Amino acid sequence: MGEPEPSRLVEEILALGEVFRGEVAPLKDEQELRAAQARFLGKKGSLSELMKRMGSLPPAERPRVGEAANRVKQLIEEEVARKLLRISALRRKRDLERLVDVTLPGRTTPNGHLHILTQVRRELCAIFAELGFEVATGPQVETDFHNFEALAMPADHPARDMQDTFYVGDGAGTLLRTHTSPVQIRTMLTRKPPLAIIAPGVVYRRDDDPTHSPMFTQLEGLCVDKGIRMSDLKGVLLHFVQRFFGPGLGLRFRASYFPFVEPGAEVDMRCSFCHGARSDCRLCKGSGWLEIGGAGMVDPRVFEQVGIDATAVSGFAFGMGLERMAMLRHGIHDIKLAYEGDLRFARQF
Ligand code: FA5
Repeated sequence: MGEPEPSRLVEEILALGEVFRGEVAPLKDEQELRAAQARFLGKKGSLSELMKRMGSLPPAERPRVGEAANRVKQLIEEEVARKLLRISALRRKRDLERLVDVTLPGRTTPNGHLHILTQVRRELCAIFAELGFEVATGPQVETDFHNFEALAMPADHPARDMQDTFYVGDGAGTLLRTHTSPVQIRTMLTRKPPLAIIAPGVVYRRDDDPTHSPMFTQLEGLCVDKGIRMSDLKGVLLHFVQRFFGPGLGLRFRASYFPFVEPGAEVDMRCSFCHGARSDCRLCKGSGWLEIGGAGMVDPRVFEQVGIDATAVSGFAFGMGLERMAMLRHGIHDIKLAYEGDLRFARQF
């Protein structure tokens, strides 16, 4: 005779726990684990099969068997929970190994940087700020009065030919400004001397070649006070050239004509590349000089237009192209490069 049926059944039931543990030990996958759990605890699983035999036991023995069944069920469920934790930790480790090399340095967000024209504009503003010039601004869509008339260029003045522009609306009274000089007018109409301003800004002309663009940037300067002389103008521009292009560079004024200054001059600086020493210099074409802008003493007719007494004060003004400053400094041969947004160009500065 073997053991009595109830004890055997209880042992068989309790043994299921060990069998289950042995079976799931090598498993590395949640699905397989769930399948094993179903084989043991499911409706048709091993435990249910054993429990069928409980019906043939005397009622007094049944609770022992029921207790054993609950214990083993709990054991199996605990084992499943433990195994699941281990499987998910393993999976995470595998994923991490596959996707991330944690020893690599982190990815940094690439920083952009300011465009060359913005850099040049800010640098010029800083240089003139050192001399006490404030920044002034004005609209890009201007009136004929501020852009031409008040600057001593009436409607039929030939100087307008060099500054053909884009007209806005029906009449000829509103236009895209052709230079930053209207900011002089706006400033002098609203403020009285002493004045020292620079006006950086976008301007427009009917121009288009490798060194001229229909839209470009100028920087205007204006200084009005008692006793301002041409030597002050020259000193300010010399300071600018030597700070921006390099120490020791000379400056020269060539007599020229702008209706709103008298006398007027084209301003040249010594070639920053060959310093006037090479007849085959690509930058200055052998002349030894590079033109940087126009300048002169404010014409009394301009003071008259803005209600300033020309016998009490005098002033100088100058204007230069920002693109030209950037091109001269960095040897850029085509102005369009500054506007095309090509990163290969932008990253060089
Ligand atoms: C003027 O615009 C005058 N308003 C400057 C001035 C101000 C003179 C105050 C006297 C007193 P000009 O047309 O020469 O002058 O232009 C000045 C500079 O702007 C030039 O030296 C050049 O560097 C730049 N420039 C002119 N046209 C263009 C263009 N289409 N594209 C790029 N730069 C230009």
